[in-house]
Parts: sequence; structure tokens; C-alpha cells
Amino acid sequence: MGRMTRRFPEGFVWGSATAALQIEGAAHEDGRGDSIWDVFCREHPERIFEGATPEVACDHYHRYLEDVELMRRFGHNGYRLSLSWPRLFPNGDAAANPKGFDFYDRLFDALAAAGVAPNVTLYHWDLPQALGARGGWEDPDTVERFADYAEACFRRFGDRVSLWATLNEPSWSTLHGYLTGIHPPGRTEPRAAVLASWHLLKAHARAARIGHEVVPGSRIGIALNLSPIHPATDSDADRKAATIADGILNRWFLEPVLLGRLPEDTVALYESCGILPSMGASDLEGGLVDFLGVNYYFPNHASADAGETAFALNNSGRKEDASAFALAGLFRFVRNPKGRYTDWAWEIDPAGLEQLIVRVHGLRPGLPVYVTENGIGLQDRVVDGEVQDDARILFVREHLEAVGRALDQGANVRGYYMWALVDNFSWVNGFKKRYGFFHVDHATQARTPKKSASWFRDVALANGLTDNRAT
Ligand code: BGP
Repeated sequence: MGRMTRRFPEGFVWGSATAALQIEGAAHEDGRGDSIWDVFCREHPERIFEGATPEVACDHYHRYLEDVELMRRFGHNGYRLSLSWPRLFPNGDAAANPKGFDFYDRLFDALAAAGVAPNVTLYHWDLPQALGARGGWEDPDTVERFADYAEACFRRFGDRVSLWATLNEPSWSTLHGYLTGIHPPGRTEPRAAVLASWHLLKAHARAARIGHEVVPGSRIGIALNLSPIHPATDSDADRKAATIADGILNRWFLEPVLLGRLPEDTVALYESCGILPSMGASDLEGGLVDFLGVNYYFPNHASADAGETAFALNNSGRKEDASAFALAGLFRFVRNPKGRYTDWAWEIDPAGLEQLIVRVHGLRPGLPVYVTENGIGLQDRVVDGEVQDDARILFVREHLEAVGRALDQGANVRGYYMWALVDNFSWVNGFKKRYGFFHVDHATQARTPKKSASWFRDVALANGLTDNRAT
């Protein structure tokens, strides 16, 4: 086994993460309704790598027992998943779909039998199309519909789920849904983006209040995509650009859920642009989280040299395809000349995870933190029945070491969910970008454990890292 180099706290959660739309498939089965993503992929195949769709995904709806068995065999004691809103409420209104609820009953029972504790996200981007058609997150009524949906889930599953996340990455979903237009509903309107993000924050607070009422003792959090934003140079202008970007992308979401308030500088910025939504004094009430889910992939480097607004996401995995993110007059993200990058141009920087966790600890000392997503997209292949994903082992090891350093500084990290359990539908990247511990052959749905799955099993069972590097 090797000598233990890092022991994790007792009870640490070792698992992986998925989202309903990315793995379930069975898009038209047992009464499920369309989500905005189903429709977007059907209507805009040119926007998704190779025109992929989530119709079948990993067929988890039918293969969930096999997937739970993989978790058990490979030492997972936790699993982060999301519920499909359009499977439970196909039209986004009050009419529930009993077969959808039955599916999650079966899944939770299987997880319990396998000794795997669920961490459940209510909303991971699959808004019912019926609500999308009426204005989606720009419409205040969507907040009401979300509150009803959340209440139904708390009531039905609250006896078996004790960790809940209201939303997954509201920053990423509003940014790409309403500003860059890369995700559905494909809007490119700053006012819409700020309004949608505000409604998501309200929806979070509403659901948290309801959950605490309906299931006393439940622990309710949120999963935020956080990214340290460094100034590209030491200049005052770049420092200011980094602060602005940090306000828009991180603090706008982080401060309400950790401190119950919005960041003043970002409020002032939106006000000066005339895009600040009208807000009620009690809208954020009840939204303080019991734990924070940190989703971390890469840091950013901000330059003040931002003449034009520009957005592009590398969704091909070809190194030469650039990404771009710039808001005219505010900031532009630039490549780190010293950085290590994945094929999809995401910088690999484990220290960023340590910095983020320590930052959260500084804002809410001792708050339980779970790394709810962290992983690397690779072009994994099965060769002679094996997948040698040494790059993933190195990535996860380095990030777990970063978690260890955050623990040394007093942060209360309680678990790590690697993204992802299985290779899945990677949104606009289709199926080429593989993240799983388990390789999925999308023609046959065969699951093959990658080398990283066995490596992670040893880490989980030892509850720590050893100097046996396995790579
Ligand atoms: C996060 C999402 C996940 C997941 C991951 C990897 O933003 O919450 O659903 O997909 O990123 O991103 P991608 O699949 O776009 O590479």
C-alpha cells in the first residue's frame, strides 16, 4: 500500500458526481418531459460537438443498479447526483409524474443498500422546457415553480437524503445561458444575465427555507463554480480588472450564501449600467448555507486590455481551438504563459483549490465544505480492456494534496466528489470529453473501470494518500 503521506479526517466522503441530464437518458420514457437542453440540442446540433444529444446519455435510468454496484465495489461512500426536474414535473407545473418519483425511490434505496450516502442537487441546468418557453429564469414565476418542486422533493426524499444542494453553478449557467449564449436559452443580454442570476439566488434562498422547515435537521447548501482570478500582471489596471471579474463571477454568488449580502462593488457596477434588478429586502433571507459545495476546475487571469466583448469555448478538444472571455471595458481572461493546460484549454492549477477553500474558511470559519466537483476531461481509450488514465490520477492526487493543505489551515473539508462517476454527455462538448472513473462505450453502454478508479478505491479505503504514486 505504501506509506501514508496524508490522512483525511474521519468520516471523510469519497465519491464522484454526476448530473441527471448528463447520464440518465430515457428522455421520453415513463412520462419525462423535455428540458431546455433536450430542445436546444435538437434544434441546434451545430452548437454541440458532433451534434450529440442527451437522449440516451449513459442509459443510467436503466443501468442505475450496475452503476451503484460500481460505486460500492470501488470504495465510494458518497455520491453526488441531481434530480431531473422534468422527470418529476414534466411541464414544470403542479402535475407530478409518479413514475419519476418511483425511479429516485429505487435509486436511493439501492444507494442505501450499498452504503453510499447521496448528496442531491435539485437543479443542474435541466429546466423544464415549458418553463423555458415562458421566459425561464428571467421570469419571476420560475422561482415559485422551483420552490414547489423543491418542496415536493424534500417531502418525498428527505427521509433518505440529508445533504442537499439547491443549485449547481448558477454563475456558469447564467453566464452561458444569458450572456455568452453558448448554453440554452442562448441569450446574449447582460440585463437578462443579471436578472436570471438574481432569480436563481432568490430560488436558492426560498428552497433553503422550505427544506429546513419540511425536513428539520437537513443540511442545505449550494454547489458553486469558483475560480481564483489573478491579475495578469502587477499593474493597477489588471488588479482592478481581476477584482471586477471576481465580483461578477465569484462574489455575486458566494457572498449571498455565505454572508447574506451582495458584494457592494458589483451592485454598484450593475447599477451604473442600469441593469440592477429590483430587489426585495427579504429576498435572500434563509439562504445562508449549512455547507458549501465547491466545484473547481481552473483559475483565470484577468487583463484590463478588453476592447471588445468576446466569447468562445473550446468544445472540440483540439489544442489549437482557443477559448475567449472578455467584457468590453471591464476585463479579458488571458492564457497563463506558465500554465499547464488540458486539451480543452482549461488550466490545471491544484493550488487554486486550496486558495478557494481557505477563502471560504476565511469568510465563514469552520463551515463544512465539500468539493462537489473536480476532475479532468481526457480523450480516454480502452486498450486491451484497460484505460491507462495516468493524467487523471495525477490530477486528482494533486488536488487532494491541495485539499490537505487547506485542512492544515483549519478549513473544514468533509468530502471530495470527483467529476465524474462515468463518462457522460459533456454539454456542448458532446461525448468526446471524458471525465469518468468508468469508461462508457456509448455504442454498447459497456462500463470499463479506468486505472484511476482502482487508484481512488485504495485512497478511499485507506482514507488517505500514500507515497505509492501508481503512475
Ligand atoms: C461543470 C458542470 C458539470 C460538468 C463539468 C465539466 O461546470 O457542473 O455538469 O459537465 O463542469 O464541464 P464540461 O462537461 O463542460 O467540460
